Amino acid sequence: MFDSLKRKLSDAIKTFSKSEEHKVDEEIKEEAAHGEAAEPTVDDKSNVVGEAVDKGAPKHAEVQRDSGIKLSVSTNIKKTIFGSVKLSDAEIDRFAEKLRVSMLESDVSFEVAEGFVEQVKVILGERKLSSKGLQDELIGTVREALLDTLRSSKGAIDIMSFIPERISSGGAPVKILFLGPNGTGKTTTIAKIAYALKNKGLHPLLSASDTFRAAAIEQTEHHANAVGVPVIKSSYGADPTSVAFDAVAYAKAHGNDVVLIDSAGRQETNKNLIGEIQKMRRVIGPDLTIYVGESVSGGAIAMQIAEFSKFVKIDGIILTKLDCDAKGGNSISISKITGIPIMFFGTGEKYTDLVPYDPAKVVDMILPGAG
Ligand SMILES: Nc1nc2c(ncn2[C@@H]2O[C@H](COP(=O)(O)OP(=O)(O)OP(=O)(O)O)[C@@H](O)[C@H]2O)c(=O)[nH]1
Ligand SMILES: [Mg+2]
Repeated sequence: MFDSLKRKLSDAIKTFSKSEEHKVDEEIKEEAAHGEAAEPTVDDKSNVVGEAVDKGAPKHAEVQRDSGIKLSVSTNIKKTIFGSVKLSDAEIDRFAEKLRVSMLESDVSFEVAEGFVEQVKVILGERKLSSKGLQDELIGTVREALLDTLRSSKGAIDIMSFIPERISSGGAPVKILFLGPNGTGKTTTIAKIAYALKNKGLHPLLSASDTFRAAAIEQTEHHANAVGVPVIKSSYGADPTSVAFDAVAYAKAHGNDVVLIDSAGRQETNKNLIGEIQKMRRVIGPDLTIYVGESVSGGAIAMQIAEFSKFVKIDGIILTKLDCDAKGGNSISISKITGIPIMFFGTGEKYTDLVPYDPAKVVDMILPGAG
């Protein structure tokens, strides 16, 4: 999970901070060879005044600092004189370029990568970094920008609290429709959600409304039995909406509080199948419609979701197979591009492999905090 993003972002930060530290060492050596200290000069364009540190700082530098005079010395020399450093515009651009490439190579969309990089530039442009731990400071900055990027996407609905709230306000059974392209993990994800709901003390049931794909009904039945929840089914070729209708009626009669409605895989380009799902929404009126898509499908997935949502209102996205996705960029881009929140990640084939989406946790997975 996130292997590429993790590696590339950390490498970009490490290489950049190493090269900066190397530059400082070289300059110190050079100055030692010439036997002279750095001579800060007055320059109103620079707004940097570092915190003076002990020994090496020439007296006049402190005097100038105290009198509020702005100093212009090269970033690296400032770093040797003061305890903090502010990167120059050229250095920020160089670092930003490394980050941009890392993001794009990891499947992050162009638009989102740009927004993220601009955010990093703004933060670095305003901030003095401690020269003692440049790498950690840069990690902190990138984490902050990443979190901002993720948080600026639409906030997710937490199904695990949404459902009980609906039930307690008299909305049972809560109906949730799952849709998406073929083989993305819809049926498996429904079983995972049923498992989680059952463990929460709720009484979900499954509607085997994929009456199209061979063995789909048996697969849904298999999962229902394994999880220990009822399944309502019909025969192949039956109207998927009528199966869901029966499932809702059964739930009302038997006190099941959640109906999880499966559907056949479909492409956004198939008008008939899109019409079928529109009928399902009209007749059943699901409380939530969730798109299940594969993380591994690269940049195409955001476009697919955007196309789908022209015809069907989608309330949330579940991104599956994150365990197979070495890049991970989709997890950052999708909700930002589509404006639809991610609700869960699917991280494996077990019923417990369902992780609620949390921006802070995503950032931790991609770039563990310093210290
Ligand atoms: N590694 C991994 N495999 C998954 C995940 N979710 C589902 N799968 C696997 O993906 C395959 C397809 O899953 P299904 O649940 O049948 O997918 P579907 O979308 O219902 O497929 P169709 O009904 O044919 O459109 C199965 O082998 C699942 O075990 C996941 O998060 N990680
Ligand atoms: Mg299925």
